[in-house]
Amino acid sequence: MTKQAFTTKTLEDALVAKLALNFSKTPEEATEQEMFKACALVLRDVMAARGVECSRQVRRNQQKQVHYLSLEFLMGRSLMKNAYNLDVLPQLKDALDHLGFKAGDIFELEPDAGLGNGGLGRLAACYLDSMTTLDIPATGYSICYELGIFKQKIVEGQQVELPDNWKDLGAAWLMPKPEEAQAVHFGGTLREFWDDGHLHIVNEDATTVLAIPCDMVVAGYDTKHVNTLRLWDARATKPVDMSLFSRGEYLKAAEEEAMAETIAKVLYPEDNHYEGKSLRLKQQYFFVSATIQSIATKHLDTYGTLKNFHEKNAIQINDTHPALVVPELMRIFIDEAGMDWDEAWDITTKSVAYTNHTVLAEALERWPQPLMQQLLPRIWQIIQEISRRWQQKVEDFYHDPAKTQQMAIIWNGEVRMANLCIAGGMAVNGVSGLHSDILRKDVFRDACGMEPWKFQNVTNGIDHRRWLSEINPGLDSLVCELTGGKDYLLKPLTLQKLDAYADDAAVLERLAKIKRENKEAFALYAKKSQGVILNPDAIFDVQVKRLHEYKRQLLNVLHIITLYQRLHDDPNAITQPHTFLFGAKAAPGYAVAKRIIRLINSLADQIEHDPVCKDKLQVVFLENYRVSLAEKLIPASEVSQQISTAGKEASGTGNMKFMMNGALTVGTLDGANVEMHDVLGDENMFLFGLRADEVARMKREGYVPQRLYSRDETLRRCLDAMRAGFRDGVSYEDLYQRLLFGSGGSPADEYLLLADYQAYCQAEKRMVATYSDTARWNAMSLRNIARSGIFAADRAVAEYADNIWHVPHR
Ligand code: 26Q
Repeated sequence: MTKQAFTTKTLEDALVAKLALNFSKTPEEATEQEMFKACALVLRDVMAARGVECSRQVRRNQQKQVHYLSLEFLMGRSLMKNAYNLDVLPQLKDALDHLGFKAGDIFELEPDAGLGNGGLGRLAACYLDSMTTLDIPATGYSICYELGIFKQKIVEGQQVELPDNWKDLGAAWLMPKPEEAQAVHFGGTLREFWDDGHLHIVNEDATTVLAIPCDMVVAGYDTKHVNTLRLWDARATKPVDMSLFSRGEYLKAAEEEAMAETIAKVLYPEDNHYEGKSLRLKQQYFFVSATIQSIATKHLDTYGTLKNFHEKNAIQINDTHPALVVPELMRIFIDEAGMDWDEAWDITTKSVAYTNHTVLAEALERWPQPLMQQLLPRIWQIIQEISRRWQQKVEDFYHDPAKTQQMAIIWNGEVRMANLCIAGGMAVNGVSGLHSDILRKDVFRDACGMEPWKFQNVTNGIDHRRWLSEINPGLDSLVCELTGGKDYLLKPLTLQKLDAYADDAAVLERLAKIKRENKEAFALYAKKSQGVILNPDAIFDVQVKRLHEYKRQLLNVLHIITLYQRLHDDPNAITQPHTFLFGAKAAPGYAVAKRIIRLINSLADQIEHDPVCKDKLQVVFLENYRVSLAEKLIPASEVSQQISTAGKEASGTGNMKFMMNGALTVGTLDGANVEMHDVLGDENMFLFGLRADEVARMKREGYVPQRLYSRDETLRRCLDAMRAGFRDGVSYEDLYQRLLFGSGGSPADEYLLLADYQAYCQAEKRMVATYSDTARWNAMSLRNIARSGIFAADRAVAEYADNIWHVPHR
């Protein structure tokens, strides 16, 4: 074990000193907010000091570095996590206690750093932890959004969005580094001239925005290694000064100030959906250009040349959002380092790797040419040249115009960012076995035919130290006791040892007791935070994730309506109390998603007010689902709903978090559920529904949901009830129409809810029947935990390190 940074006493002293230095207060005078900041600053100091040593070593040993670029890092809270990784969590709790504070209250005060939408952003955060724990010199890069993902309130059943001002307290973790600022240029015109026998290109009259790094240091577990998350803040180059500037300069300064103020203002709240907004493109280039300049500057400092750039740097781009790294690297190599095209291209394509996170057509980025051209004239020039050469290569390889069109980077006046990433990178990976197969065989088939070696799979993983050990201390203790100590924290496959206890009644009872206590703790929290009374005797059946039609929250609702109707036909139909919990944010502009939220709330209200349902059936919509709520809910969950239309969910990572905490999955063979099934078998999960190939075939052959509606009496009754609505008088005619006939350009029941409806009801039925066999249920739960080790982020990051980045790790 690495030496602890503090004892309780030295930590206490450090906190007292921090309060005095920063707030001129004693612990007795300090508010909880001030105490939180003192805690953050004390831990930050330790990590920053380690950072100095780490950077020195990386430089001295000329180690290859990883740069993980993502428009989103959904970090959540950091205090408990950092204390945990620094191995001072018990000391911190004691110190706070001695100083007259409640540790739990201080932890609860911390706002989530919600700099992301969902899976893709949380994945980046989990990987940053693993890269650090595996001693990989890595830096994460993103934007220091002033407002993270909106806060969700439910008012009269509907979602209302409020701004998320996280920085008041959250900034305690950030260290601004104005001396490492980078200038990023937009617009203007290009002037070309010959000098020294070389063509030079300069960008004149550009609007300049300063990028200021705000660094968040993160600690790894059981290592002195630390890494940095570099968040770029936007500032104008100089304040607008009327007296000093001529008219033209004044306008330019005003423009720069306006752009600077908006760029880092807010995270786009769309998940799995692309919109061609110019501010979004500005954000992307701002972040990419600042990052690449910062990497290149440091590289030049160390090596004095960029010619070995690819030997010392691997740049991972999280989906296509940072795709402009490809032309930006080319720009730096050619315009600033004076390389010729071929050399610049060789180095670029050996440095960049691209992870794809979606196959949904509406999520693929395609930027309009005029926008690119106007906003980024030099980048547009470079993209044109990349596109021309790539097209030539494709034609020479395939001699097939259809393939040339498929693989084109610029087509129909649009820049296709995925194709740019494929052309400009050394590797393209999907995030689960099934997803990577779909990329190779379908979405990127032609590119894969030409350069098959680029196409890889890295199945996602989660930070098991956070998502098991830290948030579920009861289960952590049991695991440590049964598997021989804390080994599993660095060797997650150690969890397998639990399998040996699947017949051990005493162990299974302890497991059940841990779940029971977590359910009670969550019920307490739900009461306190939202005023809802949860029955801990009920099955906690949970679907939490972004609201999207392909994730099929509506299928879950249809099943609940059916149960409700069955209960009315026969008040004894339900013997086991069943509580359905939902949590989901809808993108503010996604009208259908918002209607589904309202429907869930209408149904919850109906059931709550129906005496027939008392102690039998309950539906709860949990407000403002976020990382810190997931951390409380997942340890208390018994059933994990992972019911996307097969072929649509690239991986899912919530599925892994539930599995690791002993919840059983009701799910389709989609994304990483397939690999969960590989290790669990049919007997340890509740699988149902069409497979990905069957979905594709059904769509090809013409799917008519009305046939199911007329044929299936139960389904018809359920849909009719939804259409009519519930006691609050809101009709859901629109959702009914969308399922049966299609709407807004979408085909009828695009995501095949009706096709999977009966199979889903059967799966839930099997699940409830199994629940009544407590011993069997607990054994299944134990096996889920035992076999979840391969879904640790450490495994995934080690695969990236070995197969894509080619960097050593512990
Ligand atoms: C793009 C352009 C303009 C505005 C927004 C966006 C945008 C933002 C976020 C597009 C997509 C996202 C997020 C996608 C996402 O979270 N995908 C999920 O990634 C997870 C990690 O790999 C997978 O587990 C999920 O299956 C996948 O849906």
